[in-house]
Amino acid sequence: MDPIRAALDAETGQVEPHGEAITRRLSDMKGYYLDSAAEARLVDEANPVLYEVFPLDVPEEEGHVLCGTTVIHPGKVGTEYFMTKGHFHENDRSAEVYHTLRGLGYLLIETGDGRAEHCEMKPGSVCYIPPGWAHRTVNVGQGPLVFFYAMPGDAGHDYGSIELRGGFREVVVEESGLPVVQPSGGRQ
Ligand code: PAN
Ligand code: ZN
Repeated sequence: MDPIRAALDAETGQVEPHGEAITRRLSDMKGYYLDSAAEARLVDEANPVLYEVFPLDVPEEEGHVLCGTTVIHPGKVGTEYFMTKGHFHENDRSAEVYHTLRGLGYLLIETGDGRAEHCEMKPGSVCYIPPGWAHRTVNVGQGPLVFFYAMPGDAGHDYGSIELRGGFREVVVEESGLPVVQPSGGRQ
């Protein structure tokens, strides 16, 4: 293949040119939020776009580096902030790097055997997600949360393990106007 030259707009998260973009609406995440009544109401009212992913057009093969941007829009479902589905990499030898370009958020990471940690995301933050750690991103700011990601071409995405476990061990909710990271309690 030929080299790729692309432009990344750190304000909007747009990457041009890009490969097939992903757009996830609330209806694509049924059962992911704590407050299922608030979730159902919001799906009926507006079914908002929660986040978009703009990847460079790179083959999903060993030896390549998959990279691009994710843009998470601001908002909440009940008291819980808009977030990504979250996943393990199918290939559990695959790490990933996130570099935050705009906004405020948290990266929740956890292992299959019970370790849970989180990283603050703000412009300039870099978090290295080691192999074997599931990851989910949460936007706690007023504007979009934009970050650049890079991972091995053959990483793959496993969403099923997170769904089976009933979500992540930590959730991020608003309390008295401020974001709080707390144990999800009883969801595992
Ligand atoms: C990111 C995520 C992106 C969307 O590019 O894919 O933030 O999150 P979900 O894939 O969990 O919906 C990444 O971690 N890729 O591996
Ligand atoms: Zn990933």
